[in-house]
Amino acid sequence: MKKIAFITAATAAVLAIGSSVANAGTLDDVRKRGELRCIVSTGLPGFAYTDAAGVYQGFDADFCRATAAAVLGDASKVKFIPATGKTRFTILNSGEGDVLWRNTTYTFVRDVDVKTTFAAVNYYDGQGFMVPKKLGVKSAKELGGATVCIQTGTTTELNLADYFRSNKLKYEPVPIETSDEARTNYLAGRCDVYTTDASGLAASRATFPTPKDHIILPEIISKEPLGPVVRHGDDQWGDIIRWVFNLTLGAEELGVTKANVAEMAKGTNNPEINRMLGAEGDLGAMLGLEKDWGTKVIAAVGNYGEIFERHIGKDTDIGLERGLNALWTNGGLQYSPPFR
Ligand SMILES: N[C@@H](CCC(=O)N[C@@H](CS)C(=O)NCC(=O)O)C(=O)O
Repeated sequence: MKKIAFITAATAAVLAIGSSVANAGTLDDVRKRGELRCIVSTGLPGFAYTDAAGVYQGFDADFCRATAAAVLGDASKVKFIPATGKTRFTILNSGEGDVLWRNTTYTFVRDVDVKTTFAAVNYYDGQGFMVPKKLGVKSAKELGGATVCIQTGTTTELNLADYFRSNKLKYEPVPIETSDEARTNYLAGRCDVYTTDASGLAASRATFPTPKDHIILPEIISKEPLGPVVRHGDDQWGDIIRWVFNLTLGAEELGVTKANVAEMAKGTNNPEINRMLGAEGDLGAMLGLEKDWGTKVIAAVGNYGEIFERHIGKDTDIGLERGLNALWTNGGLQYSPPFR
């Protein structure tokens, strides 16, 4: 009996050591491998989807490239690992991916119980509903009895249940795994309603044969702060992800762009820009990165505003306004702490 207890304790100790090793040193692992592994969507236009050549593109895909530029000095050294709503945290926590950049909502349970760290919020969103115009529905309150396409393993699923229960409405869920499946089912009329993050609705609608035949209802029923996620237990890695993101915000605020970063990196009369781009101080070394990590990030993908406008902004098919994602200086929530 004693022996069994001893073996169990020893095994637990080995497992504990094993898991702390697996959780620490992500930066070294990525460097040794020469490749950053980003967990992304299976396919969401504008955010992370494969183009005609099979290459991942989009807002989240570019934040992954920005991270590779900072860490490896080369934005192309990335491997994209597609994940559904259900599989993403297992892939992250098992160590198959280094960071999750995938329309993932920061919640209490995911932070505390799933044991992950949300390093930033790269898109402030909320859940909405889309219906075919021909149904004549004007408000979510009229959706009693509807069939609803819903992605499993998401906050969407939980919010939907809460919303219908509080409004004393019944619905029939049509559970699905991927956005692609959701679009197919919704367009085939197998559900009356598609509900997900409002950005995801806009992205999906842009791919429809006739987008104007579908309307997004006025109700936004939740807060969906979406952002990059890392495993618990590796603060250095969490810091890198957080400050790569902050750098894209700081660059936008201070007017550093893809086009002018090489010039600005030589030195400017703004000390904060100089610290961000490595012309002054040693912020890079504090993160375990090269001096010019910030220059590499902006040279590869541009600042936050440039990334936003290129993939999902008002001049794209997806056509999202900055809204809550405007910089704080323009009335939005995007705000980087100081680079000092
Ligand atoms: N933000 C929600 C929903 C995330 C989600 O899975 N959204 C869908 C629709 S916007 C998506 O990203 N799908 C991509 C895919 O299926 O791979 C969450 O974190 O649970």
